[in-house]
Amino acid sequence: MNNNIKYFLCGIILSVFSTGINSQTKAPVACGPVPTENQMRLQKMESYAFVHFSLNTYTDQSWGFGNEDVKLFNPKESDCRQWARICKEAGMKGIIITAKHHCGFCLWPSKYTEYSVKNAPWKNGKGDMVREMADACKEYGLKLGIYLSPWDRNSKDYGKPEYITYFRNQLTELLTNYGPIFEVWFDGANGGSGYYGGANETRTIDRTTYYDWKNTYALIHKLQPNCVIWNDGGDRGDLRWVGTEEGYVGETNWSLLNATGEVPWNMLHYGLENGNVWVPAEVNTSIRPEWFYHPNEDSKVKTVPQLMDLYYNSIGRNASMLLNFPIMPNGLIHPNDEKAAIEFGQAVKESFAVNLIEKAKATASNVRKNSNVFGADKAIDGKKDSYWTTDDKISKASLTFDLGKPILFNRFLVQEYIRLGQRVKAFTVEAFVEGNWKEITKATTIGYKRILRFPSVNATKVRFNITDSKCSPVISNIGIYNAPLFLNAPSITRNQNGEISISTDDIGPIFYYTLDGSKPTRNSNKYTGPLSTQGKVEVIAIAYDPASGKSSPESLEKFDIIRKDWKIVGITDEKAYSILDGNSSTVWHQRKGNKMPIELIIDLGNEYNICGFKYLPDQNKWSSGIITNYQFYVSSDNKDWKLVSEGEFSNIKNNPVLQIKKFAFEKSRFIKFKALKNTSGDDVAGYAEVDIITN
Ligand code: FUL
Repeated sequence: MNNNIKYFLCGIILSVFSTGINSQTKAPVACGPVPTENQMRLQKMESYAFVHFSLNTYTDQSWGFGNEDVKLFNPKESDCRQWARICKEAGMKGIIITAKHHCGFCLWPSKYTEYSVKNAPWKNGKGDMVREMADACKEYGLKLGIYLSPWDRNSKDYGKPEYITYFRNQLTELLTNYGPIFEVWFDGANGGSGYYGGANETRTIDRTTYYDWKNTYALIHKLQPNCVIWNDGGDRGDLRWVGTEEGYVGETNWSLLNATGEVPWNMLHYGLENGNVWVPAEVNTSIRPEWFYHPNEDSKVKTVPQLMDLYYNSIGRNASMLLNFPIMPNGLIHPNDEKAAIEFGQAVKESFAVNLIEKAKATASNVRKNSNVFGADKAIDGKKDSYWTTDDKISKASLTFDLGKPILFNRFLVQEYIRLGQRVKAFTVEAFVEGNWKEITKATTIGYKRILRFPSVNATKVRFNITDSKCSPVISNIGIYNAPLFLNAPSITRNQNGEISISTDDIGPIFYYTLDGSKPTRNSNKYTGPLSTQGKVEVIAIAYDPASGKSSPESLEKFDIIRKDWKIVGITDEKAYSILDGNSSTVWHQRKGNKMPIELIIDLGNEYNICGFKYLPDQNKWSSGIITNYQFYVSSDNKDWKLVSEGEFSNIKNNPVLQIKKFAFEKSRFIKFKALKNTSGDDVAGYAEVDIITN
C-alpha cells in the first residue's frame, strides 16, 4: 500500500478509536507518517544484541575472502546459552546472529552449499549454530534475528542472476526452520574482490538493481509477517542505519525518510523532518572496536560509562540499540565483555528504577478541548496509551509538575505518542530552584523516547516547554530520575604547555585535588578549569558527587618536566606535536617514504638527567604503527649518540598500554627513539604520546 495512504488510514482508525474513549473530544489526527505494528514492536524492544561468529574468528580477519578452510571452524566449548544469558542479564530483548558473513560460510547446514558447518569438524559436521541460537533464545525469552550477508565471496555465482535464487533459497531456509524471526539484517558492504568458487577476481554489481529487493522483501513478508527488515538506507526497509558504527545517532533524530530517492549521510544520521515514510534509526556498534573477535582487543572492551554513553546516544535519542558481542574461537563471549555488559545492564536498571515525577501535580498551558481524556496527568500516569495533547494548531505549550517538596534529579525522559506521528521539533526543561525558574537542559526532537542528562538539581517544580512542533504535541510519558553517577577515578592529563586537566566520563561530579602528595578531600582545592604548572608535579584527585556525598577512588599522576620547549627535529608536520599534547586519543604516524628502522628525534631545549622514557602506542580503533622492538639513544649535540636502552615492548599487540623503560641516568639534551619493528610488519611508526623520566 502506498505509504501516504497507509498513514492517512491509520490516522482515521486511531481517531475513531480515541473517539470511542470520549465521544465529545476527538483525538488529533496523525501528523505525517506513523509506524507499522512491526516497527512499534521493535521500538519497544529498545535494546538487542548482535553476535559475530564465522571463519574470521579463526583467521583474525574482519572480512574473509571466501577461500578460508571450513576445517578451521571448531568451537570446542561453544555455548549459545552463555550468549543468551549474558544478553538477558544485560537487559537485551533479542539476538541477531551472523548466519552468513561476507565470506559465505554458513553457521547452519544449508542444503545449497558445501561451505558450511556441515563440513566443519565441529560436532563432526552435525552442528547447527542457528538452531542452537534459536533454542537458547527461546529458553531465555529472547527473540531471534538473522544477519545474512547479501555479498558472498565464496559463491561461484555471486554477481550472476543465479546467485539471487541461491540467496533467496538460503533466506527461505532461515525464515522457515527456526521459528519466529524478529529482524533480518542485510549488510550493505560489498568490496568486490573474492574467491567466487576459485575465480579469484573482482565482481562489481549494481547495488540498486542486482538484489531485486522488492521481491526479496515480499518473500520475507510472506514467510515472517512480523519480521522487520534492516538495510543501510538505500532500499527502504523498516529500519535505517545511522551512517556510523561508532554508537550514536544525531541529536536531532526524525524517524522519517522519503520513500524513494538517495539517502545521503545526513538523512541516515538525522532522519528527515518532512519525510513521507516511517523508517526509525537503529544504532549498531560493537562492545569492542571490531565486530569479530581479535585477542588484541581484550583490553579495549567498552567501559560501563562508555556503554552508558551509547545508551543515551541511541535509546536516549529515539533509536534502538544493537550492541555486538564477538565470539571467541572457543565459542564463548570473553569474560571482559561479559562483565562490562552485565554491569551496564545493572547501571541502566538502577538509573531508571524510580520515576520521581509520578506523584507530582501536573498542569498544562493548554489541554485539548479541556478534556480530561487528554489532561496533563496523562503524561505521568504510567500508561503508554494515554497522552496529554493540546488543541490543534498549537505548536508551543508547557507542562508544569509540582513535586510537593524538593526532589533531586539528573535525568529527564520524555516520549511522544508516536502512533500519531513524530511532532516535536524543540523543547526545554526548567527547574524551580530557590524561588526561581532555571533552564536545566534543552533539545530538539523527541520521538519514541528521549533522555537528557544534566548535573543534579534539587527542585520543587519542573517545567517542560515545547518551543516548536510540527503539529500539536502528543506526549505519552515523562519521567525524572536521579541516576547514580559513575564515580570512577578521574583522568588527569597535562598538555605541552604544562596545563593540567581533570575529567571523568559522567556529567555531574566535581573534582578536588592536591599537589603536595596529601590525600584529597572536600576541603582540598576544587578544580574549576585547567591548572598552569611548571616542572615536576604530582597530582592526586577525586571525583565527588554532591548529591550523594560519595567520592571516587583517588587518581594519581606524576608529571615530569614540562614539554613546552621540546622540538621534534627534522619534521615540519605540525600534527607531530600531538604526541606531546597529553591527549591519548590524538596520534601521529611516521609513514611516508620511511623504511624501518624509523627514527624520532626530539630536542628537549635544555640538558636533563634522563633515566627513562614512556611510549603510549596508537589507542584508536584502527590503530597502526604499534612499535614492538626499539632502541633508545641520548645525545648532547644531536651528533654523538649513546644507546641507553633497547629491547621489545612485550605483549604490546594484545595490550597496547603505556610502556615505561628505565635506564642509568645520562645528562643529555636530545633523545632518539628508534622503531625497529611494529606489530603489523610494515614501515609505520605510530605514537599517541612520548615522554621522558628525569632524575
Ligand atoms: C559491516 C560489516 O562489513 C561488518 O563486518 C559487520 O558485519 C557490520 C555489522 O557491518 O558493514
